[in-house]
Amino acid sequence: MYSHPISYSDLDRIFKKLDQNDDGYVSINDLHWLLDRVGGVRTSSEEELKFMLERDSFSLPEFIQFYESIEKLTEEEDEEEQLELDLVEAFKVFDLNNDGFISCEELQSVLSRLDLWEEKSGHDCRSMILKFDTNSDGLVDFEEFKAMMLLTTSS
Ligand SMILES: [Ca+2]
Ligand SMILES: [Ca+2]
Repeated sequence: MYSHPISYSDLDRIFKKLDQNDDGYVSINDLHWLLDRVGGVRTSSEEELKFMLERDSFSLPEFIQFYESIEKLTEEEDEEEQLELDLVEAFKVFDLNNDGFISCEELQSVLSRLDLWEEKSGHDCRSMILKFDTNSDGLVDFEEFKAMMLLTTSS
């Protein structure tokens, strides 16, 4: 389960803190200051922020909505990064001699070690590699491996 790093009561508190003149609105300047402090969010300039959000100030519900949209964005980025890291790890498992390529022999030996290699299925490593070997060098590089894994896991 994904938990909110900042709760609604925190957001409410932050909003009140930012709303220094207590008029129920937080200005773009204040928001920009907050984003800078929170970090992890790629902040643009105040001008860009203003243009993007089409307003100069925020009410509390708008503020929460904005926070949620940012949170969602960073969450998606995290997932993508994690996937990439997982694939790098998986690639290392196959690339036995660590040269950055998975050869036919490496593929076959790792698959048989994992008990995923079926001699009788009529597969041979060359035809497996051929399917994903987009640059036809007889080896699977990381990009090709990525395409292979994404295809396998999504089907
Ligand atoms: Ca290798
Ligand atoms: Ca290749």
